Amino acid sequence: MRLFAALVPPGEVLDEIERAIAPHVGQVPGLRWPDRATWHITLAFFGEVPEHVVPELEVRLARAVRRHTALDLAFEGFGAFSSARRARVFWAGVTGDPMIRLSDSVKAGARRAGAGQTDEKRFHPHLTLARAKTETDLRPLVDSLAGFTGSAWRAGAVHLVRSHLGAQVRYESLAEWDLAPAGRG
Ligand code: 2AM
Repeated sequence: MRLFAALVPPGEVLDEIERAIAPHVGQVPGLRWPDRATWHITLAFFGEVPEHVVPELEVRLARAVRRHTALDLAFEGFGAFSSARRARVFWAGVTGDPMIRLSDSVKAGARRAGAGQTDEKRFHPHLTLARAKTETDLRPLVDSLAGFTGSAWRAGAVHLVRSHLGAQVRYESLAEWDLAPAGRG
């Protein structure tokens, strides 16, 4: 099954993003905007994982997540992969180096479980908001949203998510592990 690990931001900060992009949704030719219910921040993409590997993957991920404290994060800016000029994916950026360490740990745990194919591209924390089938010039969109900073929020848990491909991609949360409590302040 096709699996990935993700953070799910709280509704209030997603409201801020939704308000910021609202004037543009449906207005850019070629861009498809997935339903807000599917929004997430991927920590690690595992690809196809054989069913018999999943229990061990869950044990390793639980262990990796326990070793990290809750993360203080904020959305900041919008951008596109591979670039605003030649975009296939339009996203909101996420601040916070600690997320990179958590992502590395989760990927290492998955490798030990034998969940093989983790994404080796440099990790760039983001929340995908829209996709294009062909490279699209999104510079006007990205420029018009420049300067956006969302409220600070705390990510307290990591989800293991199954992706059901189809006409409409559907995500199913299979497990959720709490990060260790963060210190006060
Ligand atoms: P994206 O948001 O940039 O599209 C489920 O597909 C999640 O895993 C998405 O958030 C997707 O990132 C992420 N992902 C990372 N690498 C992927 C890959 N090689 N193929 C599909 N999804 C990938």
